[in-house]
Amino acid sequence: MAPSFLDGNSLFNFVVRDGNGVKGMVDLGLSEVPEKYVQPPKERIDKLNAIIHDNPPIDLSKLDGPDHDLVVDEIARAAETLGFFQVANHGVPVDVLESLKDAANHFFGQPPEKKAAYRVGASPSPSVKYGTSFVPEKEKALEWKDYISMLYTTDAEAHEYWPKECKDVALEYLRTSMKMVRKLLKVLIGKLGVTLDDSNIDGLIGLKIVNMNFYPTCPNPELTVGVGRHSDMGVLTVLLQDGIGGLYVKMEEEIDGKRKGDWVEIPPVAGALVINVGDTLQILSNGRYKSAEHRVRTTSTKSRVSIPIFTIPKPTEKIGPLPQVVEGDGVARYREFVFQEYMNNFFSNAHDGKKSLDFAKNI
Ligand SMILES: O=C(O)CCC(=O)C(=O)O
Repeated sequence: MAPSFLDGNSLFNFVVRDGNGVKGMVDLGLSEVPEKYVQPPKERIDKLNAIIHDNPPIDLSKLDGPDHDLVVDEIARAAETLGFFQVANHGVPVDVLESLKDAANHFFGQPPEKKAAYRVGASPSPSVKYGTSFVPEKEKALEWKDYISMLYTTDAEAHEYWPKECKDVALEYLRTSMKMVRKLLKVLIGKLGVTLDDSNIDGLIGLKIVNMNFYPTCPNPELTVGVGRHSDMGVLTVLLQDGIGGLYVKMEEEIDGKRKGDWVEIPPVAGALVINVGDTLQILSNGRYKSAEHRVRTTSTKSRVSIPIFTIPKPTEKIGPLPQVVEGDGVARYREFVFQEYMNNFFSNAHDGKKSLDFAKNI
């Protein structure tokens, strides 16, 4: 049970408005999750029947070597089917991965007032935001997650405003990951028969957001979700998860004996990073690459951290299916729009699977 003063509105105020987060609530002592966190049965995650997606990470050091074409095919196939894959030899040093997890645990381990200093309205910069759940005001059931979100503009701005507990390592993660993201994007767009120059790529991944997610231990994991079903809005997401596990992806089609609609778990692999396709890449490729629906379960044994980098088009960028791809397909499955409109729509709705893509569908 929630401590008795945390009923109804006072719980919402304590967790969301006052910035105590789920962590602050858990630290008060909970024997069961409050009603506000109980998900409807269809959203709950059945851990017992989890299917593990145990494909080994794709070795990116083989790109530009004798096996280049094989690796390109492997990347494209993963993007066309599940929309998720893991990578090894990605260029982000292992000590950076370890320091990131430590930094996230350090940040969220601080007293609530230190974290609440980055709430909207209190944060020293609009680029840095600490919060909980996704859009708490719009959600029937809240997500069991606190986060800090850091939008990259310049190194100078990041040094000035990002929390000191995480800024150096988050910047290093971003710097080293972006080399890989550019490479992956060139490979994936190249497989569509299209060549993009560096300035095109700059526009497509002009915004970068580093998030640190913290999922506190939960007394009733079977009733809650860490993150509800959603797809990411951008081009590609890079994700570091710790060793706890709990990231699930929905199969878009039948592959390797797994049925369409099954949820498969992307298991933690030491030293690897998870990559997933976002809505923008699905739209650019006219539906060939799959922006995968995913969600996160909670656990009663240990808290979990994950650190995604979302690569997103510049808000002013015009996005639509690439003309060369439409020409080959004979049909444009999505309309053209200015990316700011897509973002506004994405952030004004609670997570609801791949519904975000409806905004771009051609009717
Ligand atoms: O924690 C994870 O593994 C995934 C996080 C996620 O999906 C998100 O932050 O949008």
